[in-house]
Amino acid sequence: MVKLSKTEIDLYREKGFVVPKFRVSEKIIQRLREALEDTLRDNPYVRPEQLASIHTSKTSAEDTIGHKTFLDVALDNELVDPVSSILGDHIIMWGVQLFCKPGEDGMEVPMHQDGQYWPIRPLATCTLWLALDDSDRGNGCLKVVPGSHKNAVHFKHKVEHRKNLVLNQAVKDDRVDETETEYIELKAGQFSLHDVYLVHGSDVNTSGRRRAGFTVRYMPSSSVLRRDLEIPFAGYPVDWAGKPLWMARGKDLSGENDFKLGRGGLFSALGK
Ligand SMILES: O=C(O)CCC(=O)C(=O)O
Repeated sequence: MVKLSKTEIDLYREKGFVVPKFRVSEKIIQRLREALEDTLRDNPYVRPEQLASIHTSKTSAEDTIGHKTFLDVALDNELVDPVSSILGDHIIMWGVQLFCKPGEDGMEVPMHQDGQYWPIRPLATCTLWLALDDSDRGNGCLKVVPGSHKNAVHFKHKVEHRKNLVLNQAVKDDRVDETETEYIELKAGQFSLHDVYLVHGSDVNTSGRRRAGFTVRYMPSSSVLRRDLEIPFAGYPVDWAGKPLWMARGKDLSGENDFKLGRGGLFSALGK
């Protein structure tokens, strides 16, 4: 079992993110890359940075055709073990998204906090961001404002009307010092973990090199995905009412999460 060291856990608590020393196995990266190629081919009308819920088959309003490999990997101990160092032993996996920036016209992700538009209460999530390609400043790697997660504050966001953005919301708040931004450069197979309150985003990619990131969202099972809450539109459809949940480890401590909704079942029909 791969656990984070105490230093890594302390860094996560202090800065809101960490890049663990551990690397995901080549076998998993290969499987994810193959699934990525299938998914890009299956979804020609969806921007590759906006491939949300690709761990489910096309059964929801989110309009993406997913791949079972993404679900299997999101629940694999190689990913869940390090996350359990942060969240503990009772973990729900509730989301998977590919942020795949093509090398020529990869879109910007404005600086934002995720929790603004996630109906999870108490609000808590740890995102695992796994590099499928080398990801650096040149091709628009993830960037973060260290410490911005502290005190669980939601900063003011503004709706952005610029084109070619993955999200239409950007943080605009004097309390956030963007001059302190850190760039998380990763080699393929490395990953970062970040807190739901952390301010983060990424620049455009015109480097000629693709930058694909596979993200998985995990919450402690003491939190509840509240399907009844109204939340702002973030720039692409998210089907909260039908979003499926999986127990990645342990049991549902809240007793209020619904694990039957939205499981779909088309993967076998699709041959995946
Ligand atoms: O991959 C990116 O550039 C942005 C990722 C992101 O916003 C997220 O993981 O919440």
